[in-house]
Amino acid sequence: MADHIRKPGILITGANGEMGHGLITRLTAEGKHHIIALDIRPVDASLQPHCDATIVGDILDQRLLERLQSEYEIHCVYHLAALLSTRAEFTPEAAHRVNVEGTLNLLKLAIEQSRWHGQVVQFMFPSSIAVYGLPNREAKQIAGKVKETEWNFPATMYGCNKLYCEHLGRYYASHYRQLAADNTLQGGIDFRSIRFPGLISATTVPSGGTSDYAPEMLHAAAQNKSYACFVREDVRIPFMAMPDAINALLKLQAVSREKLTQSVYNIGSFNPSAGEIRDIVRRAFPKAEITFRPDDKRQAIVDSWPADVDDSAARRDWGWAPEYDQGRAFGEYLIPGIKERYRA
Ligand code: AKB
Repeated sequence: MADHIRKPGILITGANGEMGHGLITRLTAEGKHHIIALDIRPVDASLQPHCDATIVGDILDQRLLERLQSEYEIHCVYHLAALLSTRAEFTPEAAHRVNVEGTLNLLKLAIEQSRWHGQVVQFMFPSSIAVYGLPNREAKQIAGKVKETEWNFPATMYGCNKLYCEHLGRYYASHYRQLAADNTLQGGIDFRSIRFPGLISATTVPSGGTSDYAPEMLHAAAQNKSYACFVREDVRIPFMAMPDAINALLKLQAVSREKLTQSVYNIGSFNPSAGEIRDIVRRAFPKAEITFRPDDKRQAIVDSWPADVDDSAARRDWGWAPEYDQGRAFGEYLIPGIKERYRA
């Protein structure tokens, strides 16, 4: 099929998720169009006007992938669809299918696309701090800011899936079919990944993650609902405001390949303890009822994640620097945004 009859576009999987919302809104604001939004659920009405196509479907459905192949000329994939860490523990094999087989399907789609249109397809993959697995609280305390190559022993199915998919992406970008006589498929994709911390958005509420206690606390307080936090007060992991997460994805996407010395990068911003988040929320919503009722099992997952990450490679290679430190994130983005969202 000649390429001129296929519609050019940017494919976003998991478009309906928190990051999908932020990314689609931002791409549109920057005048980047031709968005093909794919999600297992109908894409939100608020996002539809920004998309050239909205497709309801499963990344495990081969017919759907064939349809994408035949109808679109894809130059960039943001593969955001995933089952997050808590949800994945309830159905580990289903999580493996979605998180690993789904990613494999998208990598194959991207390689095929590059073969058809003859250009490199960029593949942007959000990974996670869940790829790290510290064995206990003492080790977590001693580890401090972990580097990308350290403590890669995830304790969750989601973390295992993300870590393996980082390797798959690197393999598809650099070694795919390395023994074939015709090695034109090599170099067809340009795989770039960020290990995101827990993300907090003012406009959407996460579901199925283990870092969800921070956004849940805030959104509950804004709605005058009491909240029992499922981790200990002293637990500490890295967090980031959603606009910075989107900034990071777009910044990494835009940098020229020669600048990149690795395919997977940590990024950091701020890392409050759960108790510190409670204090900030209470200052903004003095009537907030927040208690701590740790769930030992979810707590153990958070204990296995680092208290902080070393993001020096991202800072050096592509100029990563968060715009929202803790004060700005809560003071200028989260608290005002959430108050506005729930204003009666
Ligand atoms: C989760 O909690 O599963 C995610 C993550 C840290 O990747 N928010």
